[in-house]
Amino acid sequence: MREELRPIADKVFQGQRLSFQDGVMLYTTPDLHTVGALANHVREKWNGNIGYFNINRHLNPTNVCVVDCKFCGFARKPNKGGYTMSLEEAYHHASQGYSEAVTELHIVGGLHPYLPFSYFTDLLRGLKERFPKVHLKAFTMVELDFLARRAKLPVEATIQALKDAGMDSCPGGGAEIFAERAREIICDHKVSAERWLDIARKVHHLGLKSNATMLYGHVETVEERVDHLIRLRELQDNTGGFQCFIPLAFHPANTQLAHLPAPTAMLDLRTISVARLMLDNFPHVKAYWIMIGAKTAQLGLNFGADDLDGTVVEEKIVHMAGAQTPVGMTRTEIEHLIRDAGRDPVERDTLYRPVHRAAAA
Ligand code: V47
Repeated sequence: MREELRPIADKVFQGQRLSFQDGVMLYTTPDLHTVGALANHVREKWNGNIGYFNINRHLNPTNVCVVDCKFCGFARKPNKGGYTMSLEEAYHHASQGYSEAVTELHIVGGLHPYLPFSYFTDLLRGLKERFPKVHLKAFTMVELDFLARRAKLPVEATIQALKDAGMDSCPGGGAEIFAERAREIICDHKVSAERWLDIARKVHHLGLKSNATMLYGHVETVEERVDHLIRLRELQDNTGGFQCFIPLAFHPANTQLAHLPAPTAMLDLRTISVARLMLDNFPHVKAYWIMIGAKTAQLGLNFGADDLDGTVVEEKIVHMAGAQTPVGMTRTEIEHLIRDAGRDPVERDTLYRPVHRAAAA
């Protein structure tokens, strides 16, 4: 172990909180193996030898969006060739893949300027009617902010209305990078970091769990990544409402930042590890195979991650930004990856409760 990591290792083994400077050191030391081993220690303390996955499906009802994020290849400006599903089309999409015994629908989309708020409550109600056992993980903090403005309601009332209609928890997207400097470059019209965090606080106070993400590998600095993690850790100290952190590797193709190089596997693994070490109050860290590829995600299970996400079935957001991974995986493929990484595959529901099945679906 390199000398500079010794004090950090001592803190990790004593269960002490790491500082901003520690986070920067973990990101800059050449000794990635030690960083990974420390993260693995913490990962095993939280989750033993389990490698979680779930049987889920993504549903993106529209890609029409009024915010012009430079990193996005998915969104289309209004009247510029985007798509918007009718409710019936959305139900049809949701039903494809249901045969795989889906336990979660992950529902996110663009900020559509004309869809009424009732579209979203009707969508949730219609999905619950058709798939009563499926957990609806729906709408990022950015969408909740936008829907509140569409509904002309306070954000708390908006969250409550969506919850009443069937929203069971919220995904972690839209956080991007909190630091103002980088946020202004990549998504200057998006809600501020403070607003994102404040809405997450409200979601948690209304009794819903949510996830958190960080988009890395674009214009952000190491310090800005560590700052992002610490802001999430502070909110989690307050609410305990985050379940899982998901690092999101930037995919440049078809975006306004296409000139930037894509993050490497080294940065992918390091980000998983640093997140696991800094986010000492998050139960789970995901190696999202869609973003970093199945092989790097598998390595991630020994660098701090305990979860690979799920079958997904039809991913659009990063595939429209050039992702080369498949758009979905089967249960058998995911279980094989986890087992081959030396972990015990456990199918979970969205709230990380093991799913027991009489026979594989
Ligand atoms: O919010 C958009 C990001 C997010 C690109 O909560 C991009 O369980 C990389 O949040 N390159 C959506 N990333 C994905 C997401 C997510 C995924 C899986 C699980 C969960 C969860 C959440 O993807 C967006 C944005 O931050 N994104 N464009 C791109 N070109």
